[in-house]
Amino acid sequence: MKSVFLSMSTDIIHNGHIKIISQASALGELTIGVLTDEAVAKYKRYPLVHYEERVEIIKNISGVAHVVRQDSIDYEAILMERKPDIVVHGDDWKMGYQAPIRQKVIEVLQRYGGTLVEFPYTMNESIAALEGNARHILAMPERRRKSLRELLQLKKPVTILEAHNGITGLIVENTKVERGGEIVQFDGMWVSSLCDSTAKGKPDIELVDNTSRLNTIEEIMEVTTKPIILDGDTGGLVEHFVFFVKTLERIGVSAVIIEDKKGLKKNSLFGTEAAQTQCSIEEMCEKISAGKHAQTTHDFMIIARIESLILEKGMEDALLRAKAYVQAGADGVMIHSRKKSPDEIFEFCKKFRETDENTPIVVVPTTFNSVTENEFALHGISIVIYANHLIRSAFPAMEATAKSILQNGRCKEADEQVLPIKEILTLIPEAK
Ligand code: SPV
Ligand code: MG
Repeated sequence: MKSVFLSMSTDIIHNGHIKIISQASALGELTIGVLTDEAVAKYKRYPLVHYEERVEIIKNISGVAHVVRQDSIDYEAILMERKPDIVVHGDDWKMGYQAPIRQKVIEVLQRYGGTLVEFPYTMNESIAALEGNARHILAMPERRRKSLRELLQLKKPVTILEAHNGITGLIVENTKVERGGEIVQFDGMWVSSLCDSTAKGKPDIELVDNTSRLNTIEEIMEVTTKPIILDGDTGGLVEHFVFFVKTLERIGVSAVIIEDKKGLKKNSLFGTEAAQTQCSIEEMCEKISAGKHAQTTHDFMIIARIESLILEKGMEDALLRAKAYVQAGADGVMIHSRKKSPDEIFEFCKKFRETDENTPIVVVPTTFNSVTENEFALHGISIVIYANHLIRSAFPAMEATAKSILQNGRCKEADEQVLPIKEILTLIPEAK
């Protein structure tokens, strides 16, 4: 009897799965590798049914002889351990983001003489609708709001990219690449004050009001499912902040980050070049505590952003504030720096972790950009926010196109650097 291996990540069992299980079990003794929640969230989307339940369901499907835990979409480890004679998969992975994973499986099988058997992938309207429904559920405020806390339990670091409208939201939602044998994607969106303001042609000085910020969030929410972290600037007056927290919580935002500044806020990356005032510890604690009391659920997070290093107030001040903010109820701290070297960030993390093992630390590595996500995780950092990269990449591309049209007195040359008409027409499908 041959040994057969089939990996499954699904949280919605449909006739296509039953069919491939029966086809696979006809080839020999079938073992199903059930991907963990972390692995599924990493390469696909947050699973609606958790690992233990998925194992129970799959165990009880006829034709399944064994169920084993699979920790990664990279099959190498599990295949080298089990060396099944046959690996079965649907033929959908020949194309698209799973193609490199398939290639690696073929290579690993060649190493020990295993075979890959691919069956035609079952896709029809009702199956597509099931996945559509799952995404719809993830986009509901109740579900989306808590997804940041859930991700924090599953993976380190959680990676977040800036989005400032529907199209950038879609890029954060859908972009996937293969990296080191795994499929990686961003975990959520940062609605940056800098980028939301810049997209509207306004400076980053809390000029774009909350109603407008909410419109941006709504636009992103309409077309995505991933958690949203809002850059809440200073949070404004305590009396206003409590109302804003309730609104954000109700619409399904997962977290707001507020910074310990007062008066006219300028972007942190100006550092001490711009006149900026840090508020007192007491003022910030009062705001955090009022915000925490205002929220109704446990899901929503208020993260306190410490500007001491930006404003050159020193490490001791940063640490003192971090502790005070956590005591006041902050669900996380963001430590910001505009140094090229990550040393002061790492020093902060080390000292903060000496007395606080759990509170999530957030960083925005715009300047200390050589540090990898794995290194951040090793320093106890839970969330990495790439805060401005989509708008910074769009601006030079758009300006170059505008210049090309002007320089040539026609748009033929610009065509080489823009999306073909056929692709822009079908970029956003009509039906979901
Ligand atoms: C933003 O993205 O607006 C931020 C991060 O607040 S930073 O620009 O680095 O201050
Ligand atoms: Mg900002």
